[in-house]
Amino acid sequence: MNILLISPCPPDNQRHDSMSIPQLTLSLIAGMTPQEHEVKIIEEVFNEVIDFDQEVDVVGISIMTQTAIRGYEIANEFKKRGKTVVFGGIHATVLPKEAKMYGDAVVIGEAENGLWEQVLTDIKNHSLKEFYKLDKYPELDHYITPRRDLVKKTAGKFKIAPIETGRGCPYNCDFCTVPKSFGSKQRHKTIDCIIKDIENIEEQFLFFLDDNITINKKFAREMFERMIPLKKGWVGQASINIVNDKELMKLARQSGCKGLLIGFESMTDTGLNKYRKTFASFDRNVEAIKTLQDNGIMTMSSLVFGLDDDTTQVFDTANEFIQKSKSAFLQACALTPYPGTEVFDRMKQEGSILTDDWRQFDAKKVIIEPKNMTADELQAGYTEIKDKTYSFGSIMKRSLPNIFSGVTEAALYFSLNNGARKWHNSGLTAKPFRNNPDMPVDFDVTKYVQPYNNSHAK
Ligand code: B12
Repeated sequence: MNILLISPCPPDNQRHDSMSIPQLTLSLIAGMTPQEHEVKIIEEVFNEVIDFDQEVDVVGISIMTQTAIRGYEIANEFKKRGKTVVFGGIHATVLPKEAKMYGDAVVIGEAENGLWEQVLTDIKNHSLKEFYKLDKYPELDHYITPRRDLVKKTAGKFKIAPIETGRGCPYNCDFCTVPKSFGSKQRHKTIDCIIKDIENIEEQFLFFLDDNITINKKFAREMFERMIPLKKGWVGQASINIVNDKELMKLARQSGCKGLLIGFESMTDTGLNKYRKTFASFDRNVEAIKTLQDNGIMTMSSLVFGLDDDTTQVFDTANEFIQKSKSAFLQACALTPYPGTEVFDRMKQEGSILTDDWRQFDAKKVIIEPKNMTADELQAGYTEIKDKTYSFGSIMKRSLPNIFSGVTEAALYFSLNNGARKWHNSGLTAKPFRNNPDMPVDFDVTKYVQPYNNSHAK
């Protein structure tokens, strides 16, 4: 069969700057596909255009919340042409019945352990079921080599290859979908296979997709040691307590670590107490970022704004944190209630979610009425913290401790900061997004895009 795998992207989010990284998801699904089938991959984020009239038997669409409506539009086009459409991905996993309205089948959760192959066999035998789900989280020791040959490498300067070593996260942040969809126990791929995969990757840089690459310290230590001779550069996500393990931090650096995204989530006293992922005090976290800098590792601090206890004071606290620590980058997220999370269930019940238009769930736009400030105040404060972080002066001031570790690091620092500045400035008009008064927030997605079957039947 001819199989087309698509990662949709709303048109206004398509980009071609140096920050785009190909996804692993589709190349992994392609890697699981038996060789008798022909596979093609399209990632719309790279402005790749879909030819709806191409020869294809099966269309697999991977959706996250923000891209779901675009995914449904694409599905409609293929359904009109009589093609079989299968959905997967985090949004389809948490709202499978919604995705099913637009497709023939939905894969809930992970596709390993033969689940995707089963879908294809059932399609061939005309016995496709509506939903597919494994009984338990798959062990990942059977390594699937991604079909990296099928993906566009990058649209920008840095060529970065995505790779993952495991899944699952033991933290239970109430705004995050990961513990519920991938479980709270970490499952690992085998180091031998990861290393073999890396040896065959032509890109000089790797992006580890793991939610936390250092949770299992023994595993991380061995993997970093074995990566040293491969001489790749890499970035990934970790928790800040890596600084407590000097040996691990050094090994990370020797193995090519240039930067870590660290989920600090909140730097207010209540926030620090709630998530318990970081050190308990503001100052200790600032110190920790400096320790990473001293060891040649840059930090992307990830902060969430609009949590229940946040007042407008949160923006000053965050700004002080970024400036004092000279954090290399900031990932600022406006609290977004993603379906499948505790925050979603609670806010839905309280009626404090302002829209059910999934396209707006990008964590940059305010789509909630927070508890201790107004939606406008949240949006204004969010815009201001990014203005401040990515002002020319701030980029220069924060640069010094970050760029001394090498030319590559300096290039990465300026390229990402300038990219973030440009990207931010282009979205400066963002206002809180709320449905028009005549549009109920009832989480019925069909008012944005009619499923093909229904509209056809009418
Ligand atoms: C890496 C990552 C990123 C990277 C992506 C880089 C890249 N090009 O890959 C970056 C940093 C850019 C990023 C950005 C964002 N991210 Co992100 N990200 C992740 C992360 C950590 C890993 C994703 C991943 O690749 N996993 C590995 C792959 C193999 O897993 P997978 O995609 O789930 O695929 C498996 C199954 O789902 C299934 N499957 C998936 N698709 C399909 C399709 C078919 C047909 C089939 C059969 C099966 C199938 O099979 C696969 C194998 O089992 C996840 C958290 C997580 N652990 O999943 C968050 C996550 C996906 N991100 C999230 C969010 C919110 C964002 C942002 C909005 C955040 C922000 N403030 O900027 C942006 C949006 C970007 C965008 N519009 O695309 C949320 C999504 C929630 C939701 N409901 O949509 C997640 C789940 C994290 C969370 N805290 O909840 N992210």
